[in-house]
Amino acid sequence: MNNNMSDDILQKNETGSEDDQFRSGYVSIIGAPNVGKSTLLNTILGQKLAIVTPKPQTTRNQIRGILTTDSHQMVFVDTPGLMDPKYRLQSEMVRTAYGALRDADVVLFVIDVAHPNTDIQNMVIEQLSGRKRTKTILVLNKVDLVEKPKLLPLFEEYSNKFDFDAMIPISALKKDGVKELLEQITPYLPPGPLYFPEDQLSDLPERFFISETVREKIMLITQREVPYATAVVVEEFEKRTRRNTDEIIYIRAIVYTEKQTQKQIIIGKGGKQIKRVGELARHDIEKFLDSPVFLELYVTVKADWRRDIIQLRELGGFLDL
Ligand SMILES: Nc1nc2c(ncn2[C@@H]2O[C@H](COP(=O)(O)OP(=O)(O)OP(=O)(O)O)[C@@H](O)[C@H]2O)c(=O)[nH]1
Ligand SMILES: [Mg+2]
Repeated sequence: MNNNMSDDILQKNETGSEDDQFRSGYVSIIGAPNVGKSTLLNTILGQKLAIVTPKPQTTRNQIRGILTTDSHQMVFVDTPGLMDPKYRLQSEMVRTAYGALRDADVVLFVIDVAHPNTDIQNMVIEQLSGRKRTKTILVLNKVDLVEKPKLLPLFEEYSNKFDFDAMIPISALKKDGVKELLEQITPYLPPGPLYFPEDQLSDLPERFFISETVREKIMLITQREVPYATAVVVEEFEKRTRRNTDEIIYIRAIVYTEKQTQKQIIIGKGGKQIKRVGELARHDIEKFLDSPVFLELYVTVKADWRRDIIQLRELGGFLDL
């Protein structure tokens, strides 16, 4: 398990039979891009932790969200969508996603029933085949987009491909079937300690969620290559109290692009686009931090950062490279 949590391990229910023992474990969410992994994480936690866009390859890092009840603690790990990587950022994303299988007690393999991607699914199933001891649940997402009779043959099709421990149809967006999914996961967790304090929602720093929020807004309002060539780093995060005003959080973030033309697109005519990004992001960040925020955004060019390992570490948040 993660080394940075060893100090936080708190023992709970040290005695008692296996049935009434506290259960805890890691639940990794994997699958092709755009199938709804991050939406599922957010629905499970009842809070927006991971950014979501209609574009594939939105998530670039492992995003851990913690769900604690009286009887168990589940540490969900959202991951980047699996793909055939074409450049370094993508291969790091794939490595990051498969890395989440390593520590998993339960794997949720998410598919989009409306747009199944057979090539990627077969690739994932091949990886899963080497890990038969981990409980693996097939999550058939986006059932709101297909008629019920079309779902039935899918159960047979997938049970022929892999010996899944369970197959659960859900709509992460409409919050259908998610309760049943959680009920299915619970008995698969091993008896274990509370890894994180009960009220902790994630182990990622606030700065990460802020930079992701800005990136989400850029991904939503730009097209083609621009969303993929963008990275965001929070440079300053400071609580300030001004005379006669309430406390405000001052945030300065740098938006990196690969080319001058991309920078111009993000800034827009007369700074219109970046202003819009700032307004949308500030709204979400204020909600997340529950405080007024002053958000300053700068756009700058770092040529080819997606292919450069040093810059990836700096901009992509792949701190464990
Ligand atoms: N109709 C419908 N749309 C969904 C559902 N779940 C997710 N979506 C949509 O699918 C799109 C992708 O969702 P994400 O949660 O970002 O998907 P992801 O698997 O995390 O994607 P990557 O991070 O790119 O790998 C978004 O537009 C979501 O609103 C669902 O149950 N039903
Ligand atoms: Mg995602």
